[in-house]
Amino acid sequence: MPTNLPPEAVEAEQRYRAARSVAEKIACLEEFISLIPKHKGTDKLRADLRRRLSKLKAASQVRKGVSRRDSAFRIEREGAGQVVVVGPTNVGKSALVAALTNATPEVADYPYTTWTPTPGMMPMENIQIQLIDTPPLNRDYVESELMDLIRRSDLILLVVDLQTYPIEQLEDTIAFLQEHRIVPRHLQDRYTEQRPMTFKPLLVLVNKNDDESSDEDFEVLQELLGDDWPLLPVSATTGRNLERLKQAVFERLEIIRVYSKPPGKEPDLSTPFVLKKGSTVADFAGGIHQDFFKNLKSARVWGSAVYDGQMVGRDHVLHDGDVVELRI
Ligand SMILES: Nc1nc2c(ncn2[C@@H]2O[C@H](COP(=O)(O)OP(=O)(O)OP(=O)(O)O)[C@@H](O)[C@H]2O)c(=O)[nH]1
Ligand SMILES: [Mg+2]
Repeated sequence: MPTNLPPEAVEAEQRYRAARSVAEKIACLEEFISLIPKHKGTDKLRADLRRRLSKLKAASQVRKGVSRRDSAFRIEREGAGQVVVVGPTNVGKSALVAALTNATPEVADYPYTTWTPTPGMMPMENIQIQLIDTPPLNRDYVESELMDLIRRSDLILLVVDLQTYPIEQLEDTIAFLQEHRIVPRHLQDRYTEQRPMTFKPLLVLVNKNDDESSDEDFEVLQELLGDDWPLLPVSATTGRNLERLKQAVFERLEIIRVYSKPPGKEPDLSTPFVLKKGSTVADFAGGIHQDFFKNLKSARVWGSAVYDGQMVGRDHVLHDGDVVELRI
């Protein structure tokens, strides 16, 4: 913010920041813009604020015409898991979703670019995982539907910016999520609050680790944070570690891929069935058809069985990559 704004404008800005509803924000922002003196030194500020105003207006129209059920925040699940990409503004959430999926959310160097969530599909070997780019988490304007979207997801990717106070960003975001009853699952044991909480698997992506020159910064960060956080250094810009990121997402979703083999034929290894880790032969059969579940007598399994094609019972626990022939 330039320091040479007249006091009326400063006050209007404070009112804008304190405003709670979108309508109030729009009114206060319009007033604030009208009180900024027009000269070269304020060109960028006025342009930024006008952009923010038009986004607020667009968001308010979207909200008016659309019922809660059809809201942009209700995103149908697709693929093997629903993963939300969350964090403070400008850390590169949209850039990561653009780099990893078929979606093309807007990426820009000014804050508060993203206003609505955008889903995209991320290919991981032979499956697709849904990633959702989200608006920044912001105490000035808490979007309750965004918090619901995070609660419904299977995994949270919390993005911080290695080049801009990553520790504060991480701690603030975790505190913010906790205020909204969302807690990283690996810290579940430490929470003694009485309120019901939602525990979610969470991975921290330390973005903008573009090349070796920033590795030392990442190592320092890792040392300062200790073992409390699963951290993965990545770069949306140079693509660094994006393959590791896909693997890490797959592992944290706790899913397995199982292939069906019709008797006497080869299995189709390009189209796996996706199941939760710990699923049994009976779960697999039920996923194909209810009748299979009821009538299943035994199965032959290649992979996790002691030997290839071993006959197993309904309760045999399957593993990632198993091939199963159901016997009915
Ligand atoms: N050097 C570098 N810059 C990046 C990287 N990822 C994103 N950026 C830049 O960071 C800025 C913000 O990127 P966005 O993807 O729009 O950030 P965001 O988190 O979606 O921001 P909001 O939508 O405002 O919450 C842009 O200028 C990007 O080009 C990265 O890996 N390395
Ligand atoms: Mg964005």
